Amino acid sequence: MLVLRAYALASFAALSASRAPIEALASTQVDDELRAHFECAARCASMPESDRAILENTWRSVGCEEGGPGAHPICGSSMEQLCVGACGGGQQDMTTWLPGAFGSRSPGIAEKQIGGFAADYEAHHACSARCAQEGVSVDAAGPDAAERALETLNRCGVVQLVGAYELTELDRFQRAFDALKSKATAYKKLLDTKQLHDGRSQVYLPFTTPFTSRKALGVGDLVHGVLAKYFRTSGMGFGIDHASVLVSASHSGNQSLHPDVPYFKGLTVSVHTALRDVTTEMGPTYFCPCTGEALIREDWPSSAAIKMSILKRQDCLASSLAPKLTRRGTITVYDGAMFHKGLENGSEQDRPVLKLEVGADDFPDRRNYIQLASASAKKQTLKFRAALGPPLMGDMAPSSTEL
Ligand SMILES: O=C(O)CCC(=O)C(=O)O
Repeated sequence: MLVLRAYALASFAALSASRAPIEALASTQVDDELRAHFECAARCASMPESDRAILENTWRSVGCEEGGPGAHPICGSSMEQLCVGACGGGQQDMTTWLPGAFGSRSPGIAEKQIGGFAADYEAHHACSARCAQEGVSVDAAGPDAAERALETLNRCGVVQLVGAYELTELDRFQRAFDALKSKATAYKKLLDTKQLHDGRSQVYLPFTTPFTSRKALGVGDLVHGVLAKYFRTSGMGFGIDHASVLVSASHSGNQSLHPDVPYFKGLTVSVHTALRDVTTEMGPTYFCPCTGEALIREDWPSSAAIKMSILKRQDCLASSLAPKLTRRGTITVYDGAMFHKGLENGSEQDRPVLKLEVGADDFPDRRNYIQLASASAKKQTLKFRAALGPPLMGDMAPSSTEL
């Protein structure tokens, strides 16, 4: 079986197909820690059924079968991810727990596999260096904007569509949001100060006009076409997960580096519209381009090893990207599996962003991001999901998504 068993997803081959040519790269050493992480992942990727059964028992014992991904932190994980988390954590004696993959009679890993990882690691450096140096902006009004945006999103994991949200439309959104803010009771019911960290808060949008159209949420035809193609690569439709306005308050701190979903690439995508110009001082979002776990079995051990080392070091392993100026109306689209963080907002101004998250097929329900939200926020979000669900975020006609 080629694909890691998680959510019975289709092949992600095209998502990870765009690799920079290895020969053009500067040499990048695989250190002992990375090598150990790769060894964990490579062993986990080829574990026998007997080990898988042990992991599945653990997974069931915490209520994942009945409760879905929200029931326990391990419930959204594939067995390979559980295995690699335990192995990388170093607290479990893997040789006795999963003897098939780690015991004295296990096949182990070959030098050839380490060589393959070294090449993948170099490719990761080259990929992120290109994204950081060339940037990830695409002029929404420029020629071939949709193709360029999709190519950048696939290659870097993030793209910024400059001018994608028409400014007079954004004024209308802002007026409606200000009106919501003035209704103190309703606003408070939709406010979430718990789920986001380090001085960020969000207000879930109510399912009322003008917020009910996908365009008002940042998904005009250009973004819609890009998202449709991005999810279609893996054979999936997409729909809304939740919509809110996120505020990084003036003087809020540096976030820790995180992915929004601790799973694979291609399951959730964030669509952030800048509601005002974002300067370096206001702490833009900082990305580790080309990160996130690949779903196809051949690519997964390398991407998982890189992810584990990023988590441990709390920094990108290769080049990072933090746009110096993001103009109001720019829409930043990024895969939720990619590592990122909001930087410290050292300015005197809040940094508000219209934050839409979309997910593959039934993934938003399975992920259950809103489980900690207020009753009002849940109710409104479920209305959005019913109206703007898969296969094409409320649209039924595939022709409307052609690029
Ligand atoms: O503040 C940002 O730019 C990113 C926010 C974010 O990623 C989060 O709160 O999860």
